[in-house]
Amino acid sequence: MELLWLWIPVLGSLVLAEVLWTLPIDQDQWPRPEDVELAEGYLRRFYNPSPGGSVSGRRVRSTSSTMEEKIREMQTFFGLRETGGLDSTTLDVMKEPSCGVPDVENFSFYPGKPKWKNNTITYMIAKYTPDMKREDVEKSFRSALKMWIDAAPLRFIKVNHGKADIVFSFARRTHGDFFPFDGPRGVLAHAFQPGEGIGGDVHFDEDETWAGGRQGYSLFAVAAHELGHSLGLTHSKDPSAIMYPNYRYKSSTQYSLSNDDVLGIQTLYGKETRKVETQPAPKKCDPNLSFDAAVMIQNEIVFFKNRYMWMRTTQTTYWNRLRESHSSTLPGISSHMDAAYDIAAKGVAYIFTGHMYCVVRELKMKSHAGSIYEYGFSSQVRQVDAAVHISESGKTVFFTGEVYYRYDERRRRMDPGFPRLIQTDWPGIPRRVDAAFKLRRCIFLFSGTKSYQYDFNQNRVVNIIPANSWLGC
Ligand code: 2NI
Ligand code: ZN
Ligand code: CA
Ligand code: ZN
Repeated sequence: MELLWLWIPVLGSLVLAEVLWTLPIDQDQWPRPEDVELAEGYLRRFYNPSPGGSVSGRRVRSTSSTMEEKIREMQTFFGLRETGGLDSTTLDVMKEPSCGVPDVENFSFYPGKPKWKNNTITYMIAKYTPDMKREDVEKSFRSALKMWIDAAPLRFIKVNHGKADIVFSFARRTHGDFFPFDGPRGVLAHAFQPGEGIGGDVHFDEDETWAGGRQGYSLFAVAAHELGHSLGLTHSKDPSAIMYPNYRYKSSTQYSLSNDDVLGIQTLYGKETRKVETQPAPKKCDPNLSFDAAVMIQNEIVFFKNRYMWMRTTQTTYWNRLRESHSSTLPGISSHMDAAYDIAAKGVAYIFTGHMYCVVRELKMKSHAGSIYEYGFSSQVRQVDAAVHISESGKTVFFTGEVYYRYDERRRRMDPGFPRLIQTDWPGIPRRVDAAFKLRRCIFLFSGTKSYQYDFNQNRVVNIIPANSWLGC
């Protein structure tokens, strides 16, 4: 049995050697058996049809493509003379990353340059590997994601439902796509270009030994490489790039994106811009004033604009008493608010900024924070514009862009049939809403500089006033 196993690779190289000897080869560069073996491994690894393995940015069309075609493809990719044979320059490239590669664009994209439309990308881990602790798998993926986050304005959100953009899983051999894995070594993983369904998904070969450290393949490094594919990059010619097609062992702190990887990802998604908010304090009686969000907290209506807020009591005796404050008095909130709603019966308010929300009690305590996707928003939704809770029905209405969603607080899920167009169901209200709150039997909706009093029993607007008349202007 053991002897037989020893013979298989030898037989394999003999067969391959025969194929190669029939190819046009420089007379003085007769390949040595060890070179043939190297070429065999190299071509099998990088020029077999696989989702992430299209070195030239084109898919290899069929398994029957000959060795010569594979060598030609490899030569085209590396800008070598296209001989289809194993000449010494070709062999040099197949050996280790050679130096002296000029600092030019070496990255490449898939045909048609597919990319994610939204810079907030969701991911989930559908299947773990038994090789590592779950938390170490998660840590490896987080570190791999961070490399790309640091280079371009991308955000990743981990979700636990099946609608994630990028689904990570481990599988062996045939696993439901047209690219079965090949057992230990060779293909370590593959990933699909950005797109619907399987697009963006990353599969790791469970027949490899995965590791956080030295013993096996570094899950972090392979995930970083595969994520490059998931984001729209194909292989790079730059040997220092994460997107170079060869795996090299390094300690995890030594892996980093090369300039080439950074240039590639920024060509797709733009440069990282960490903007510092330096907006001046808004003037409450400015006729152009609009609000970002509005909410009732206990007996006060709170209006948010940039990083500021005004609080107005609903008790008629103190109606004209207006408090002005910096919203950073709310713990954990350092930017502007997009939306907010309160559930008076629970004594809590929910405040939304970007894809995050947090729970506030009595304008003080932040008890919980989470992602808006927990509510069941489509991953296309980047932020919520306005939110209002209707205590009579136990539903919360979220406005985002030109649509609205209705959330059932008791069942903790979005009502079916949503999102729907604001224009269809809210007669008299502009296409977009900035802020909303409910006072007694009316909903006040803000759009631009106007405040619309909407009677939800009659389903109509009953009054329109300037937004800042709420601030006594
Ligand atoms: C190599 C081979 C592989 C998957 C990933 C790598 C790789 C390359 C460079 C680094 C880390 C991992 C770094 N730094 O699988 C075989 C070839 N295929 C199918 C792919 O290219 N998949 O992405
Ligand atoms: Zn790859
Ligand atoms: Ca493998
Ligand atoms: Zn697969």
